[in-house]
Amino acid sequence: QRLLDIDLAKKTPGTTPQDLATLYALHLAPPLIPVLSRMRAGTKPAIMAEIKRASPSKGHIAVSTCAPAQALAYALAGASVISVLTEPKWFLGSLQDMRLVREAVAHLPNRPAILRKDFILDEYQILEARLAGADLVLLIVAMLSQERLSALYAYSKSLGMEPLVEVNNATEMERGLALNAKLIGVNNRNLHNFDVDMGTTTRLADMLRGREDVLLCALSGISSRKDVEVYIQQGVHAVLVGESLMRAQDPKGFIR
Ligand code: IGP
Repeated sequence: QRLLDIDLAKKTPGTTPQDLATLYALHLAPPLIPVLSRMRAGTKPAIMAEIKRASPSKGHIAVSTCAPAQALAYALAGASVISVLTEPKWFLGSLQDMRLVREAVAHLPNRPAILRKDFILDEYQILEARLAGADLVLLIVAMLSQERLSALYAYSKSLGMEPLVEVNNATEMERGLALNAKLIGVNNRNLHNFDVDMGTTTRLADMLRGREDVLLCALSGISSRKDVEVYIQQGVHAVLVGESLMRAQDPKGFIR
């Protein structure tokens, strides 16, 4: 099918060398996981376990972590998604971390999906994520105009990747729903002042009542299995945990 796409593209007037380069690159891209159907079928809540060496709010967390070893521990503990920070300056992440993580879990039966966690502003970062093995990308509503958000959303879908759309308040939730996003993450941490309010997810969950088609994820500040249980009660489908898992001796207690 894809080879056919390239042949068709070659014969289509207006196809640029860049279009063809993209198509060829996608031939080399690793296979994707159908994230939404996996998450719907799996046990609730899905755990999205994050590789996060440092952060602007917490400073150094676990700087010398071996990303692929940590990812393997998450996968074996039952994480359904592994989120990898690829932002270098504040989070000390890299795309190379994500590539190594993807390689470390690639051959596991039922491997976890890989999320590129970064500040995505440009289509290029999405293509780069796809080629480095991401199944998902983060799109932060607060950072983007509705026009750019919608373009990046469509581009990500066109490469087969599900965007995780991050919101922090009701207005942003409306904007996410306007896109018809199926995977919405409520960030409990306000990105302007770093305040964490665990009730943010709880309050915004109300806007999704009766929307069985949308999967809700709680992001940030989750520090115990108890927090996870509370969110299950509220109909949250997935929780994303960074710092607490990076500091945990054994991720198993948390994930199961
Ligand atoms: C993880 P925590 O509190 O478990 O370490 O948070 C994750 O939610 C956080 O890393 C995050 C983030 C982001 C990082 C949420 N949205 C956007 C960078 C960019």
